[in-house]
Amino acid sequence: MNKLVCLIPALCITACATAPAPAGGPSVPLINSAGHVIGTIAASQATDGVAFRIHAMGLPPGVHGIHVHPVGRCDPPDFSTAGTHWNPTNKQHGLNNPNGPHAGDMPNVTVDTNGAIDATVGLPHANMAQLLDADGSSVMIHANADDYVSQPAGNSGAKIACAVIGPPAK
Ligand SMILES: [Cu+2]
Repeated sequence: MNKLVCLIPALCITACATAPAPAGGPSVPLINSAGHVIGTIAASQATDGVAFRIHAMGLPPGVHGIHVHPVGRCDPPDFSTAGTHWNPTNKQHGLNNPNGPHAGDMPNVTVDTNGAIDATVGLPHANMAQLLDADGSSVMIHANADDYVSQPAGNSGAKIACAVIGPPAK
């Protein structure tokens, strides 16, 4: 997507929604705490894990934690029904934690000064089949940066945007 298009939010949402999905994964909506669609996330299988391609507008500028949560539900405003971090190996939180990380921990993403993000983040050692289990999973963007060590979620604050990966929970 052309970055200039993103200066006009309405056009960007349209462009995001109609952009072809990257190989291997359909685009699913990313919604904010007001329940509005602000962009898309497309998950695809890569050789060393799962890649999430993110296009969105209307987020607070700055650095934000982003994780996979274990339930495929995005119920605003607090998205609590998505559960805590995806953690099938029962580790502690944090990419820099010697007793971590959660399998769902990912590197922080940066939203630009216009509130836009166009980024790909990776989830190493995971595969789509794990994410597409019976209750699905979700990708969550948090209000603050993940410090990669604090429990239980790296001091990343509120959940501010969510996308369902896989079938929604029944
Ligand atoms: Cu999270």
